[in-house]
Amino acid sequence: MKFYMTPGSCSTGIHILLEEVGLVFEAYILNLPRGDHLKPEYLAINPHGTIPTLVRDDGTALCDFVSIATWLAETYPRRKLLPEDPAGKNQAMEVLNFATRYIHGEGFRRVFTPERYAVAGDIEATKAQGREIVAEALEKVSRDLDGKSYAAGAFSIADAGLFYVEFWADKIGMELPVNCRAHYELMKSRPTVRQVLAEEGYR
Ligand SMILES: N[C@@H](CCC(=O)N[C@@H](CS)C(=O)NCC(=O)O)C(=O)O
Repeated sequence: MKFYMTPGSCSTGIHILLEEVGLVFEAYILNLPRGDHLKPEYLAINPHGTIPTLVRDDGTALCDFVSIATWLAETYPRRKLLPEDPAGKNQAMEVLNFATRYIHGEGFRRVFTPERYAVAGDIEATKAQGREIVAEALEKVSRDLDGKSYAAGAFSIADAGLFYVEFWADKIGMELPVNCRAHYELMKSRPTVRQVLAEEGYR
């Protein structure tokens, strides 16, 4: 399989899941500031021009965090990346979607690429709005994590999604709410997470 990624980006969550499953893959690193993701050869693989992308052994590509994570969980069920009971599975999918689509898609995209959203060119106000969305959303996640170690009981694909938004919040100096901080530290104690962070250049 071919895995298209950028160190320290949302693809880090998929990188963790690939290691959790123990898959052998070729990693292709894209430099986003240089615009590698917008080059015709990459757009031919992923027309959205985003990472992560996973090209499977049959040559077909999955071009979205949630679809890659769900495919991994369903294709390698023995790794138990999703709870088997319907209620647990729903809970995991809810957290995963909230982290990727809302905290990342609505919050961090405003922080990292405010020019895409800024009304009347007000970049700083857009960034501040993004931070506010992230902060409020993480407060909600923290409340939902109360009494739990992982988002849906045992480790699941939801935790990989939650991890990368916690990682970003930490990197931009936001204080993580108490249960998110505990979840973040727990994730960092997993051997796969330590390995991935080291491989991606983080200590
Ligand atoms: N819907 C996509 C979005 C992923 C995404 O926004 N990735 C960022 C990096 S963390 C990206 O590729 N940004 C480049 C761009 O949007 O131009 C997914 O969930 O995989």
